[in-house]
Amino acid sequence: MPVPTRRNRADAIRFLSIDAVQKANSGHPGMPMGMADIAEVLWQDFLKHNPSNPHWLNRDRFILSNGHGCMLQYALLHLTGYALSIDDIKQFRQLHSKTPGHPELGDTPGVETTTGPLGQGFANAVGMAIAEKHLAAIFNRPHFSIIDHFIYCFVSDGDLMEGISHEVSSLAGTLGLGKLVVFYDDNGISIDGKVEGWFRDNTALRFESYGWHVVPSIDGHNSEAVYQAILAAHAATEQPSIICCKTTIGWGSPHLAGTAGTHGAALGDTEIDAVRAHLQWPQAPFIIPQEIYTSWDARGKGQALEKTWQILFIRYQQQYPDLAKELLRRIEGRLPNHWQSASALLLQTMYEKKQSVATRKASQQCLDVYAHHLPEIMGGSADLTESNCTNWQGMKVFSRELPEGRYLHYGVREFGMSGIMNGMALYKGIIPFGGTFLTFSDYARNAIRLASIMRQRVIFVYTHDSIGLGEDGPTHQPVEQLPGLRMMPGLSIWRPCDTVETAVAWCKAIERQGPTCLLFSRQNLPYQERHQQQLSLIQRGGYTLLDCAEGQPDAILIATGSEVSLAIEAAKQLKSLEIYVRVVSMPSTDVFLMQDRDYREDVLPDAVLAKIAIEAAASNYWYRFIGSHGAMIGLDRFGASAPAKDVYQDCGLTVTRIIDVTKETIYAAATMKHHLHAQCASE
Ligand SMILES: Cc1ncc(C[n+]2csc(CCOP(=O)(O)OP(=O)(O)O)c2C)c(N)n1
Repeated sequence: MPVPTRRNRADAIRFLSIDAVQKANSGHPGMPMGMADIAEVLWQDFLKHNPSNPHWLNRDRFILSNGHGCMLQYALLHLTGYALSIDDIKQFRQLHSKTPGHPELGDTPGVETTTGPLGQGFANAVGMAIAEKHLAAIFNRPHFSIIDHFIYCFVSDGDLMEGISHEVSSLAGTLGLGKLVVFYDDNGISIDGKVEGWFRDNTALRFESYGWHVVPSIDGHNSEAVYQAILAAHAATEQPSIICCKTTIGWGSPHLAGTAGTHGAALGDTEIDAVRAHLQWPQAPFIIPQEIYTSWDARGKGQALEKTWQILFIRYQQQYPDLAKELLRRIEGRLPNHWQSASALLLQTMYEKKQSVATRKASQQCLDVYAHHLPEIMGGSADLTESNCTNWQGMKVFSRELPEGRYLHYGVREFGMSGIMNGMALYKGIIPFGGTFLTFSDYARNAIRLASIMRQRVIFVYTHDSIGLGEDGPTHQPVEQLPGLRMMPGLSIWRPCDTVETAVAWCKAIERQGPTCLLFSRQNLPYQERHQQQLSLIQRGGYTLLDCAEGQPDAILIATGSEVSLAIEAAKQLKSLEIYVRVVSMPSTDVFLMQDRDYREDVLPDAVLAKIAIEAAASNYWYRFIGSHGAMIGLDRFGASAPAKDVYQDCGLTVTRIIDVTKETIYAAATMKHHLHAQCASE
């Protein structure tokens, strides 16, 4: 074979994709066939990466937001020399393979993020571009551009139809993220057919209005045009770039090219034979000529690129040893040595100050301390800074002029904010957080889900966590959000009852290798008295806060957040009636459930049948804790617009009701026990 051409290399992507999808009888061949020429130019001539070390710090990032076309990425990774063999390609979409149905972080070397839910890869790319700009501003020094690379992102019609693409590109334009280069696969086709029936945006004008550098309407099958467009994108250093590429979905397929038929189904043996003949590709399935492998192989070039960077980094380490150490600490996700003592001191301070403030205020006090000790903390709010209390003393706002700033005004973009946070966390070196009202977590839910799937350290700050927000009314009062979030695997949730529990919640979120939701109240919450020894139990998720009985209690009240103080008051009044109850504060049910059985049994003994859970949220979740003889005081309706105490009254979340329900539950449990004894005696 003569020296392989660009077409040959692109065809290698096409046939690996066609054949893998055919073998699996599942997948999306059309997009890889259509974007192969663009990918060939980018990966062959521009992408700075090292297949032998997918984690090289200064690599360019490549994000496939239209993740359904993942065979494109697997083919590129395989051909350029990542640890992804032809057998791995043959295992496309099979159980535990390295080539799952959509790109999954951790499954495949070289995959930077999990994509598939359209629009979110785009958001991740924006988050990575923010991270690159910020870390470069913090760590680079004259002649030492330690962090200096591009973030390339492929997007499809579907990505651009999704609302999140508007949220993040509007912000990216405002922030002037010049290292972000997006390729739009303008093939005019989505699953339902020709998009002109439902998507006629002028994408070039749209992105121009966001302040992007736009390369409009190039032929995505013309390598020279793609090449020139990338050069132009690189030259636009103050703006993100979008290159709009006209392509043909399923390019090369004589009968199906340009149709939705190639989008998400195997082409079938007959059509694949026709493609082979049409593109003059004589090789059998999964056979790539050695010359093509050789011309694709990026290992030598990649190692050389990394080596040049390593030499620079060694000199940087010599000249700026502290900075270099700090950069590595942050990239490796290690907290600084003084972290333990700083967080312990904050907890003790909260304990001694005994303040009765809203937990959102307590959260802000935590941020004042934690953001001071942890320069990797970077975050903000979706336009609710004063309400979410997400700003901290001395913070500076991140902007195009001040990229070293750590406060992010995400704007009213809850979903975009969350996808961006995922991108920042994936980049590493940053612990991102973002705030909004709990009820609007629904807007962001699928990004929270991806943070959970990818186990990223992302902190979602949700204030106004119940009907306790009062006057704003049912639209703003969350009901089902808290139990809904608890259903998500891998997500940790804290709803603290006072300043001390808030400090622990933040600390656990920062230390966790995974996402956490912190739920804070708008209204003031009374400080809860505790022994010093109880302090260390908070981190177990649930603990006995008040025990009125010497021995076994008559009942146990379990509460979270703002309802803990109601439970405490009820317990005190019940004691005066000689009814002895225990109050368990349960700020994190998921953390409590991870404790050993003995501890859980100690806090919630099986022998006590009368267990009553109290929480201003939909009630379903608690039945596993209270058992079939327990009772639930929850909220299975929407709230109301009124002062908080009136809404609580209206919804039946009152001390009087807790007392009544507790008495009834104790009585019913005792009657039940009595019947059981009588039954046993008669048998
Ligand atoms: C959020 C989300 N909604 C729906 C889908 C299902 N889906 C996968 S691809 C696609 C649209 C395909 O059109 P396009 O994005 O233009 O991709 P192409 O056909 O060019 O490959 C849809 C609706 C998804 N992956 N993510």
